[in-house]
Amino acid sequence: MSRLPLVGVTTSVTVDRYPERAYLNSAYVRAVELAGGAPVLLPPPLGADARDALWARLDGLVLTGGGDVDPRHFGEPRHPAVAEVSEARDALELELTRRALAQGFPLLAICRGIQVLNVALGGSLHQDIPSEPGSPLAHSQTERRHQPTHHVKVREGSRLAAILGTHEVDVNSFHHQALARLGRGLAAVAWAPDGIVEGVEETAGGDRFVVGVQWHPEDLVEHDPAARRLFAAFVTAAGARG
Ligand SMILES: [Mn+2]
Repeated sequence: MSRLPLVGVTTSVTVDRYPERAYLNSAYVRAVELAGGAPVLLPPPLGADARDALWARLDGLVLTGGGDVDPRHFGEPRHPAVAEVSEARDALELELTRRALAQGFPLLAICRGIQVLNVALGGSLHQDIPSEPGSPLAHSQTERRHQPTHHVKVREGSRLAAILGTHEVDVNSFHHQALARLGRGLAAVAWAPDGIVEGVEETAGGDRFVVGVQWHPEDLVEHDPAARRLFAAFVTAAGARG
């Protein structure tokens, strides 16, 4: 290819703090570059004209981790444990997700991202895993970010298993929410030992790259070939849009 694929990477934004700041864990930038892409940060304050101008040039979209999605987007009252809700971020990411899906745009949805993807397709979330009965597994690890802390089984024959090159992965985990009702056209294809959904893909995706994972592969790429393969497959799909 004559140029690096341009990969839009959404960012976090501070909520109720002055001055407002948009920010991103650097690991996303490194993981996209390592896979051969050029990251383009998409902060929530971005206006509609700038957003559209960037979108016209992008080849793929990474939805990143961060605060909680406002439960009003799936029609539920807010649980007291819901935190760091940004109206601007929800609006930008839901809009870009719908565009990506409508246009067959390569989409890699990570942590909060898999939740945004699910909600954009009409799905819902468990708003606070520790408040749900019968969930003994810790999904909000205190270990360092590159340290895997729980196991994930990936459905054999799934697109995600083919991309990862395995159907058993050990992952890091930094989420207190999880997918509940699945969005239209999404299939759960990976699960933690407690049944929490850890991966999704499109039920009838064809050649489209639409993959969501609840863990943080961007923090694992140095040590985990499966995490590297996930970013590589995504950036290759972005590059193939040409
Ligand atoms: Mn987890």
